[in-house]
Amino acid sequence: MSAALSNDAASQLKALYAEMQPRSLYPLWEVLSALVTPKPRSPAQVHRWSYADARDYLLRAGDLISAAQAERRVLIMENPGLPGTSSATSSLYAGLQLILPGEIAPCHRHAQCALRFVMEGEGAFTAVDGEKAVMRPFDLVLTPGWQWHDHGNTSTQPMIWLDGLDIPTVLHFDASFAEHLPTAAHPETVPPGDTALRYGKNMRPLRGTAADRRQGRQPLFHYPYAEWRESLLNLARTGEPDPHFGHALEFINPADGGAVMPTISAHVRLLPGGFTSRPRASTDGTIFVVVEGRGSARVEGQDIPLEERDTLVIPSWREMVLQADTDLVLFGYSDRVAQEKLGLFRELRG
Ligand code: GTQ
Repeated sequence: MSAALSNDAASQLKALYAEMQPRSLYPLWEVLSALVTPKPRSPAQVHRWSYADARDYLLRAGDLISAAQAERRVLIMENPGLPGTSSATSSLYAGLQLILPGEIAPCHRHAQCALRFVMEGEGAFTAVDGEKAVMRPFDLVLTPGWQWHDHGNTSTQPMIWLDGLDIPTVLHFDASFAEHLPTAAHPETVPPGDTALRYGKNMRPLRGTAADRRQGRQPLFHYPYAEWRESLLNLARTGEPDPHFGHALEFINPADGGAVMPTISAHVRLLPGGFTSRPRASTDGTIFVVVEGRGSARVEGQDIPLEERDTLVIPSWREMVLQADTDLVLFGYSDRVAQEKLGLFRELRG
């Protein structure tokens, strides 16, 4: 509300509000400027989680509760600006999951889309609809919405990965469904590596049913570090880094060339040692994991040091400058693909 009201009108309006309230009616003019803001005003905060600290708490939880008891033994990385929401950004969730040797996280499926980004350990698997992928550090593994998935650790070391899910988005739409399989592990349907053989080289089989080619179906679910790292290094050989991103590659769904899942986009970037990015802000709040190297992120006048395996969240529309002390490799995920579909995505390049 901008123009001033007479005292009389103001007090009569107050009385009117009090009368309307029991009928669930409210005056827009009191709240309009907070609802339709000239630019995003995310309550989420810039925040970094140190891997060493979180790992310690997670291993302590591992002594107290099994993966089977917990269903998923995960520490939620909740944004301090979004208390009580289990959200890292307004639309996305981040957590750190631990599976100890011999454990199985039982098979379930849900409407939520998930990605796993391996932090530590080697040899545990995620099975998606009965196909196992053996996970190594910094592999990206997807469990797209409504696909059965279970995790198991047949190795001799603890295995920890970051879970990235669209939990807040699905809650926002009141569209959550979930089911459990009666058995802990899904029966093996195809040998490990089957979809990589069919889809893993940036091509898609010509043979296939209409269901195989349905828009949005995601057949590939394992993007090994060894492969994406090579692609990133190859890109870096081709020329100068982009001034805002550095050398950056998005993970794609080989069936349609789009983002990996309908609600989550994922990418990796390499900033050469000594590189400082130009400032950039975008509407897709992003969760980053530091894969290799050291550097810092300058946001809102704050310099946030970046070390290997740290997780950093940058909310919507916060201008960020990245600086690489050594070659710095980052993984990031956001809701960019969802915002693009809704016509909401914007960025500002300084
Ligand atoms: O592995 O399915 O961190 O359903 C949160 C919810 C992981 C999972 C999480 C989940 C999962």
